[in-house]
Amino acid sequence: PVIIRRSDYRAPDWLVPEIALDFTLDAQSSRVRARLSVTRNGAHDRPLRLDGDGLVPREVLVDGRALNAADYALEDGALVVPLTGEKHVVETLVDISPAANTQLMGLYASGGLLCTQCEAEGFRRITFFPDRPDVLSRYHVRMEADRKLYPVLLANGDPVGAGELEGDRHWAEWNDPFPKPCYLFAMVAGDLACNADSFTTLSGREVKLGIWVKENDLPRTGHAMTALKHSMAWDEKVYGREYDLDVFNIVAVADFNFGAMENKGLNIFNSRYILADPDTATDMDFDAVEGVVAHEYFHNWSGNRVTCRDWFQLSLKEGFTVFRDQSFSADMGSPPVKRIEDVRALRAAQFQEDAGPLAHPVRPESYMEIGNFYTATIYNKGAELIRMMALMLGEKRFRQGTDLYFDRHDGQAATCEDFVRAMEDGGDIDLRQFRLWYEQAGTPRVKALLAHNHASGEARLILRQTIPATPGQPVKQPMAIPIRIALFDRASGKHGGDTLLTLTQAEQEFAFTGFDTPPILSINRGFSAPIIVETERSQDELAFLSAHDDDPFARYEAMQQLMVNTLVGDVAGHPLDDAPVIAAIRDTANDSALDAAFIAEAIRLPSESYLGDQMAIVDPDAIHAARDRLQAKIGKALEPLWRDIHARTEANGFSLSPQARGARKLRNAALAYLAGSGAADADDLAFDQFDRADNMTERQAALAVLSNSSGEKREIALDVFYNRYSGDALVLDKWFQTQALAFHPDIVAHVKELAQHKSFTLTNPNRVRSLYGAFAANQWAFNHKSGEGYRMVADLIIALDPINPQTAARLVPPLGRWRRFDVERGEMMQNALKRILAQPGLSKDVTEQASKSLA
Ligand code: BAL
Ligand code: ZN
Repeated sequence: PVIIRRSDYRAPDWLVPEIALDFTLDAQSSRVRARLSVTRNGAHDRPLRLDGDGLVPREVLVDGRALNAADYALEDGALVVPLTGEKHVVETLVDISPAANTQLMGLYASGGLLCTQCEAEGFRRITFFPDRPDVLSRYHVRMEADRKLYPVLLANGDPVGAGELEGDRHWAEWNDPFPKPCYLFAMVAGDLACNADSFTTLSGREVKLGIWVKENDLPRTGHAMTALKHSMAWDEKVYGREYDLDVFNIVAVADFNFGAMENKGLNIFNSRYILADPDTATDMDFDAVEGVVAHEYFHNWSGNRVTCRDWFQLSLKEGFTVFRDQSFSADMGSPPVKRIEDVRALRAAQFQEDAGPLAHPVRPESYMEIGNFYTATIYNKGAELIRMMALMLGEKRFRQGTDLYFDRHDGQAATCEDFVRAMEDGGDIDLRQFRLWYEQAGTPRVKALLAHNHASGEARLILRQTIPATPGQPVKQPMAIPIRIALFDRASGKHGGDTLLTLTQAEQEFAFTGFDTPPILSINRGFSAPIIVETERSQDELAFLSAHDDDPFARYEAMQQLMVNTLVGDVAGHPLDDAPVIAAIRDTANDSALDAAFIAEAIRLPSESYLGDQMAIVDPDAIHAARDRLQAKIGKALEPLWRDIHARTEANGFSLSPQARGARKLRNAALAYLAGSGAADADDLAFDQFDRADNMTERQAALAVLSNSSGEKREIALDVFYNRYSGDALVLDKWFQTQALAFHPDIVAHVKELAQHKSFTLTNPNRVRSLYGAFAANQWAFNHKSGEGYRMVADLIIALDPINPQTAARLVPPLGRWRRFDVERGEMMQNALKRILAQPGLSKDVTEQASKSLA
């Protein structure tokens, strides 16, 4: 496959200021007529090249004159038309089949709907067009379809006309006044019901809001609508950004590769990020709906009004928009808990990516298939880069920077460099060294050593940074790393102030005075930089911070580090005393000044995969056993506390208030410790919670506990759950996912059986992810020493690739972690990758991921 390089960027040869699209829609065969006004960009004699993927031109016209096949060429699917003048009108006609489109890119059929997904390169599967984000056009769209099958016809922008036609057909026209790249094009036709509402913008304009779903799903759209209105108000208040069209529509579809898509004025969502009610969605699902609705809405400015020049700049819109949605969700709920959740997700996905063969910079240098670059690095590490700039600038200057960015680049296709320059110019800061964060892959490690001089009362903090080698980047330069610290006095439990240090050199020393006794270091408070910090803090010092740190993230982190040290010690065969961990958990759980959601986070054991990340070679069985042992000890030692928490957090009626949600989170944590303790009645308690719960948060957590059990209640609960929700795809996903994430001795056999289950299908990405994505994330199960886990995932990738290569490619990275495991496992993983690569006709998506994973 061809490698695309950032350094090869060249401005487009031809621009397309206007496009008129005319669709005659039908699931089996839809006709697409496109009329492009094209203008030559600069002095050159190159032909017009319109990208196409799987398209056959039925007609090609230039300025109204039909061309013969000899007058144009087809090269790699693209239509190449020689043109003589500076401006022309080029028309093409193609037929495409939405029903046959299992890739879910372009125009496809999903559950009776016809819908589109164009980012990154799906538009070329609909019509011939320069499919690159720096070609911005005004779109006029006409749709014609059967009135009964497709009574609702939606596209970007504002509706400008509709009418009836003979033969029970109808039409609608939409016009989008804002020039946009074709990846933001969208169109939906179907039998949909609407949750209609409105929002009045800051300047007093009324915007009609619509969330379109299948009629039955309408009662589950309220939370998404509330989230949308909150997002619109928040973006006005925090960033001064107002919505710009008269309508804003969202459509939920069941089959979707992404979580959602920010098409201008017509967001299309994976239904899992729209539909929520207490019976079918967990509190985490409610949060995810709120966060994704906000994310897609915020793209209207960070992505649509200012878009990307090329796909190497993807983080320009994604990193910034993730930062914006994270900040919004923090403001809507608990900032500390949100930060803990975001960091946990970053470490689980991005740190692993950064440490493996698929590591790439936030602004990559090359790719084969851009679909493989919608990664945790582009999104989550990208968001951390924006967060660091916001921290260094402070609220006011950061806002000056973003104001300048939006003003300067409105209507343009911009670069990451443009964003950084706007921060410098608007916020008055020098970010020359900071730019390395965009260029260098790999998670920086910072070693912190604190020395104290009794005589002078001076504390000296020595920070040393190293950035590991990553593919194509053997040597790194020191970065500018903003690190928030505080030095605690042991006697008073207080510190003299939070300090922001900026580490700019490989090694740097910072001096602090006024300490009669050695202070205790609280570092990377709030997770101020996306780095791995290595300290030499004792278990006693970590226990002190677990009790006293006033930065909630640092307090959580101290608890986690206490547990990590204990667990890693156990795996390595030199166990530490468990007592400090048990005491810290007890004291935290009993601390009435803390809210329940924070307690639930703080007392949670680190995941097996996070523990694996702390080791040179991952031993999944030893990690699993050590974690089980510690969970059992904590469970037993504090059994009365868990029983008490579990009993007192039972709610009298459902509420989505922060208190009620916190109580559910803590209740589920208590149940998990009780189950871990081996208490004789643990399964009964779990089954009782499962049976009586009036919400999915408690029901699914109880099902998860029972899924780990070998008792008779396991099968009963799984059957009850399946039968109750067999008609609800999103809840059935949970049924598959819960079993795939379980810690059951027969887990591998269970997953194998589930793959043959009548409700399992390869054509729905959510279902594939719920079984195989979850299984591959279950470190202990996936890395079973038989190699069965690797074989199963490789078989799945091979079977899925011809159907949906994008979703198949997303399952490759777990196999690429072979260097992190013992030789036997490593060989089996490499063999699985080689077997995938040996498949004839393998997609570019999977080829790129598998070949890079083996390198
Ligand atoms: N742009 C693809 C989906 C999202 O990040 O919003
Ligand atoms: Zn996004």
